[in-house]
Amino acid sequence: MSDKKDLPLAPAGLGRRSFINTAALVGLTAGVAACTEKTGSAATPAAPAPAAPASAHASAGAATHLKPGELDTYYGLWSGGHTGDMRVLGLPSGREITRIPCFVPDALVGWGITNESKAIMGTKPDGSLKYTVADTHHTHASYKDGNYDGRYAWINDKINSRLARIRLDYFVCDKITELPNVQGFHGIFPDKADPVDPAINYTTRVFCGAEFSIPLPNTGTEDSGKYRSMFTCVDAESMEVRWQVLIDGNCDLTATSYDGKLAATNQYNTEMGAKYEDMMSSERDACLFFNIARIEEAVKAGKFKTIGTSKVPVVDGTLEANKDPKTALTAYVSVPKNPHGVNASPDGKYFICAGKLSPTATVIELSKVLEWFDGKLEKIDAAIVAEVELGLGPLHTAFDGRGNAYTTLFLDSQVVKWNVDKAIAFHKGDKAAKYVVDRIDVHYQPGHINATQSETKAADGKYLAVGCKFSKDRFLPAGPLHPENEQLIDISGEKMVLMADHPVRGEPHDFIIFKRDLVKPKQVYTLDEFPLAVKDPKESGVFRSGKKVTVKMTSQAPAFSLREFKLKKGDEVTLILTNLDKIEDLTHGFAIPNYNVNFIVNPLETKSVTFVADKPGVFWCYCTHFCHALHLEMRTRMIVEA
Ligand code: K7E
Ligand code: CUA
Ligand code: CA
Repeated sequence: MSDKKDLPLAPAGLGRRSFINTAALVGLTAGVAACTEKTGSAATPAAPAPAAPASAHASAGAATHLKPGELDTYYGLWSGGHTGDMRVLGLPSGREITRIPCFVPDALVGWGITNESKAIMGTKPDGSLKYTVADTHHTHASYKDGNYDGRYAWINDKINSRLARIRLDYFVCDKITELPNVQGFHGIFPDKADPVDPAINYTTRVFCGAEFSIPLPNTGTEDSGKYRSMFTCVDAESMEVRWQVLIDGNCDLTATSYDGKLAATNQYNTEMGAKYEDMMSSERDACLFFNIARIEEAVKAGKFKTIGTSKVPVVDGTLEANKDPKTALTAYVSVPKNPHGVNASPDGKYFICAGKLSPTATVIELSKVLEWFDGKLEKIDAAIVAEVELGLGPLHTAFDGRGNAYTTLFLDSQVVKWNVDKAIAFHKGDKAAKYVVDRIDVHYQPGHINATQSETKAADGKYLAVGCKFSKDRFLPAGPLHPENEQLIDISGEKMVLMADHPVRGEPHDFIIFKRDLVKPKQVYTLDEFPLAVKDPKESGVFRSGKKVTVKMTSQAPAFSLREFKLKKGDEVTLILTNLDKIEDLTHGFAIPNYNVNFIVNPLETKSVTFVADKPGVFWCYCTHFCHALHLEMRTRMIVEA
């Protein structure tokens, strides 16, 4: 404990740690790849926390282990990274329960194979998928009264600027929207209330930040001085793009206030540079605030333009156009060098920007930002109530609902627990305020972090999950690709206790963890959900209209309603399959050899596929999902006559 007595060091005393220049960053990156050695030497403001007693580890570790048949107490919704899906975990066990395909085809459920999923994913005129790659980063769920309401979750695709919505009744993706006029769509956050109507205390919008600047319209000009970035609002129900804000600099992560009045994005490229040296040439960048009510008024009043072929209203949020606080739509709060995450504290008072290339976190008081918009605060930067040292490479912050924040230190491979009120007191001049409460080593180079219920008013400070980007020596080696390491930490006490390591396939970024009773998942569909449902086996058959053929079929273990069905070579076939089994967990599959068809139908679910019967022959269509003692016998013949 005594090694923490001198904490925190004044910024001036930090030497190399207070400022990361290009050379130092390149050196540190090489260090990440080359060795497993962690920082925490004499140069570190606080040495790593002494190891917790072995007994504490043992008991905490035991708490993650559920006995056979026991259920987890929390759900985790994890972004899947390159796999383009959302992963559902149970916590504290860390067991992966399912993956919800969104942006990328999935061979288990037939995502990207069935007509219904293709309609959601988007197709080219020839009917093939518009995109088959994605890069998901951020996942958040809809709110009511400051807590998750179990309606929806959203996830972004950074590569193709898409936002997907997941219905949390069936845990399926039901809509995908491609944002116009942007590239590098990164941060998302749903709003938590309406800025003008107090009766609307739930999510109606999703805010999306675009990280890369592009020419608008995108003419392909090389002159990066003309590139601009956008902040986008998507309607939570219709999933249509409501409006966009043209900004200076760029967007990165996104946060929203509990009163619905403000949204914000951290900006690391206020320089609007096209090369990384240029992007880190200024000592300070910004946290950019959006006045939601004013933006919506401006859109209503027609004070917008449109860009290129997009019809989305674009309002002007640039610095030059927003100097007068009384009319400003945006406010640029200065924060140190290339900040990363911005996170909203569960008491609703603060947004916290992590420094990334600065070893600091910046605490911004929201009531002061609102005062500035009212013309009552002279300088917007006066909304900063703390800017305190945490360690090297601060990225993301979580909360325990007891006034503490937990920030990942990417370069230090640590999580630092710090007290927000004490940080504010320290910043005000009380140099005796010991705001750093604890530090713990994580393995290794952590990115996102989240605590149970963290970004809700019901933050309960039980567990903390940390997404470590490198796992190095933590798992059995299995070829050159290492998994990421999701670590679970017990934060119920004063000191953090490491509970478990979990390998995850590359690579999740953000995730949320919430109490299991906040969602009410359904396990059996109703036939009425599906316009094409074949409600009775008697409706089965082959229905021909020239070359267009519809095959209607049902499944009931262990048989499909048609024993065989005949087609002619060249037929354009739409096959509709309804699973009439209504018992929970009774899922069937349907595969057609050599036709690239496989999908599943859950209880009372209907799916369809369309293909050209271009190969004559007999094809045994069989059930691919184990359903019955006669599962292997569950087949039907597709006979394509030459
Ligand atoms: Cu920090 Cu894309 Cu949220 Cu990754 S971003 S870690
Ligand atoms: Cu039906 Cu296996
Ligand atoms: Ca910068």
